[in-house]
Amino acid sequence: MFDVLKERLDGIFKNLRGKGKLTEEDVAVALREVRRALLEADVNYKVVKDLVERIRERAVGRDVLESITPSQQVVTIVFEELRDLMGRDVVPLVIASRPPTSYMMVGLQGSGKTTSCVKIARRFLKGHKPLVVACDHQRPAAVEQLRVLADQAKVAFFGPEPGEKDPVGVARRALRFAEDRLYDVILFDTAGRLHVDEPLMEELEAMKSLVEPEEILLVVDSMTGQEAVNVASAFNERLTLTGLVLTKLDGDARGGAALAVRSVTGVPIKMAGVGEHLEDMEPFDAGRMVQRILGMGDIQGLMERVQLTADDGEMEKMAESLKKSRFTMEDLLTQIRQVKKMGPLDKVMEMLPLPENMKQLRGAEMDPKRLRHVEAVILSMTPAERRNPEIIKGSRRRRIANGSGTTVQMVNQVLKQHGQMKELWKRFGKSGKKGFKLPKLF
Ligand SMILES: Nc1nc2c(ncn2[C@@H]2O[C@H](COP(=O)(O)OP(=O)(O)OP(=O)(O)O)[C@@H](O)[C@H]2O)c(=O)[nH]1
Ligand SMILES: [Mg+2]
Repeated sequence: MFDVLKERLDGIFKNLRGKGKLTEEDVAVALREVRRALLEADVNYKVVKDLVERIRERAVGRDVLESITPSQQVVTIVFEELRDLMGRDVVPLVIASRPPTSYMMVGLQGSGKTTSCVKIARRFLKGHKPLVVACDHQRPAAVEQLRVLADQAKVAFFGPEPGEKDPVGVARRALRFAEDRLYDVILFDTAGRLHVDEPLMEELEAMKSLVEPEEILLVVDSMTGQEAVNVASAFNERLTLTGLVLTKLDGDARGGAALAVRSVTGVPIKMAGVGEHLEDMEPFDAGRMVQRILGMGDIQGLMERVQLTADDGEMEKMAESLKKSRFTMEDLLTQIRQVKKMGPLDKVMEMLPLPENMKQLRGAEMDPKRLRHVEAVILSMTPAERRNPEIIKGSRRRRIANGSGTTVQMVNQVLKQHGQMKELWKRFGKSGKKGFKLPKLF
């Protein structure tokens, strides 16, 4: 996501850093380029103008130009302003003080309402009893789609009786159903249209006054650019939105909507959809998002992903072993199993602030088939070999290759990867003081 913008900003900042001491002219040139990069990312013109003006005011101050690290300060200012543009604070979804908590998902056709509905419900499985309700009777397949997704996520589902056409009626029955069975978080999936239109708005308003939801969440497809901002304003006028859900941030979205929609509507972005899988939904954190755009890596996001999937016992054992400053094959094996559980690997890798020469670990090297081979290789080692991979020489390599049904080449690769991981661990071990226990991961 934001790939183009990321690249452009990268270039601009690299240029600045190369300069050492900055003049006002240097800053002006850099900001002109920042401005162009944002416009190319399809950010609303007025939003860009105000943003760049704010950055300029701060960046040409004496404190910055006369400091020892002016370029770093400019980057920091850009970071802070971009973050504040999308909302400085993380705004969590509201939980009713007296259950049930209800959310209405609204938005244009195809924006990701149904998917997001289940993705968000899934996040409530720990500690709550979520229910999703099919109130989209526009498309014949819509009810079925929600039912299937809810099934996959093991979330309870409520839908219309055969032939039942009135979404407000279904919502009413759903509320009673939830009360009877003690569902305490209810998410209503609603119909989308190609354009904001009167019948759609009336239907949503009727549902709103019946359900009295804690949240009316507008689902916004971030691939749609500036158009999304207009849509958001229109929905907000009629329904008074409480939050935005940005979807498809994993796509090649230029990012315009994500950057501008909050500042234009004043509605906080609460959740972010970052992929097709049901676990690809996270609380929106502007600071983290901008860190990703500026190439600072997203340690926090990675930590969360790990915590959601981590097996505590295994991780503890590994942390123990790592404390003794070793990274054994056992650790690599734990890692691989962990990584397999975490889901799409490219996403995990993207969150890591890896040095250039480590980027090769992305993609091919981390594909699931390869991981299975790596696992097989490690399992064919003796305990002594796993603890002490240095002893694995020629004949042992052949034996392991045969035992695992792979090749000596593969065994060599695993040993090499282990070496790299060991390096990574050492590196993060040194930089991991700021409370990030990254060595636990790799
Ligand atoms: N890559 C990616 N795809 C997504 C994301 N969210 C939704 N999608 C996809 O977008 C498509 C439309 O999603 P739906 O949830 O059906 O959208 P909807 O708003 O309910 O659509 P209608 O009910 O037709 O109005 C589906 O193919 C989803 O898999 C996301 O965060 N990332
Ligand atoms: Mg839908």
